[in-house]
Amino acid sequence: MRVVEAFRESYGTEPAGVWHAPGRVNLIGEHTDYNDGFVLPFAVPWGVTAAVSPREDGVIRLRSLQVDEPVTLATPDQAEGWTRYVAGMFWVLRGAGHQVGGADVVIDGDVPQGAGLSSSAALEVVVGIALNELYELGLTKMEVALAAQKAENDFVGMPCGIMDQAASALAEEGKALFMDCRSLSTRNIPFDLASHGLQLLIINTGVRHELPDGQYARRRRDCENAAKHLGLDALRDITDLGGALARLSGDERRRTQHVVTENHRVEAVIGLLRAGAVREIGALLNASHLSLRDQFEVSCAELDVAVESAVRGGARGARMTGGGFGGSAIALVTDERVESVREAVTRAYAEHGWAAPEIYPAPPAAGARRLI
Ligand code: GAF
Repeated sequence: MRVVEAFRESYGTEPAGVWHAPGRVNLIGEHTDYNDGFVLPFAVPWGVTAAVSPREDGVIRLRSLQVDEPVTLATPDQAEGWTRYVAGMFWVLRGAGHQVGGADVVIDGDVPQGAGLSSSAALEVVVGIALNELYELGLTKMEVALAAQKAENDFVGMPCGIMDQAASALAEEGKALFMDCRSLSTRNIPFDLASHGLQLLIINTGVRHELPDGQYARRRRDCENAAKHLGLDALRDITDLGGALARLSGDERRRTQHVVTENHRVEAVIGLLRAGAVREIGALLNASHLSLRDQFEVSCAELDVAVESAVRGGARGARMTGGGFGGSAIALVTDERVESVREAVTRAYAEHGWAAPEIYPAPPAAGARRLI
């Protein structure tokens, strides 16, 4: 294994262990996690693998096979760039009172870059499960995911919800992870595409629009303000959508409309999956995209064209996935339509003068685990 050879070469010893944590795509339930709502992501077959040994002196030595320069951090707050996701885990766990020393770490990642498939959550979670075992912290996978979210919120400074870290930590092969983001209860729902003659294609737009004023944080604030105006803890608590919308206006009204209907779409998708009606979830994926485009306003031209052309090419349904403003769309496609969808999307991109997007199937993969 590459990561073990690199560990030997870098530190002159064998690693104490090797762990892997995957990236994710979200099937449905977008921008609902920080509204105490429902999500249904699954793990992708790409992620981050880490060879790790503990150190008694508290120092963190890091090497990534994707980055040239090795890094030594005497303390987590010396971290910059990608190393913040690693150092943040030490910072959170130590801050929670756990006895966590240092570590020698080699990282190897294969999550497609810029695809919005949560490579940062995978990096946090792989470090979390390694430290949990090496320092015998006794944390559950959900507790590791929560520590990873805290590292991202409070150390890196991105106010994300719990979805990406929970998906990476708790997903199972061939299943989607249903999660109630208020109670943190989870259920793995069978999501067997192959036996239904289906594929879930990722369409990586390859773009990431720079957002000057933190659009993600703004959406989150809109939702929190809307809940406050309604006297509720979270938008999750709305039972009368019409009544709620009548009391709101502008952005808060639109965001609320999305979050409430998206929670119901997650429940509807679960019902269809349970009934074995996998092909029928397509219509809900389409509805989710329109809601994210028009009500939540987090799509962009490249995502809209990917979704529209995939559906024109014969996809059962398609939508943007993840935070938005770039990254990837997903399309649910029968085996016999895969080529026509691929052609339709590639042609539409060419017509716009954009570089062809990468398009590849993403079978639901296993969550974080020890490899060696
Ligand atoms: C990003 C965040 F990290 C998640 O927590 C979630 O809010 C998602 O955007 C939108 O559903 O991936």
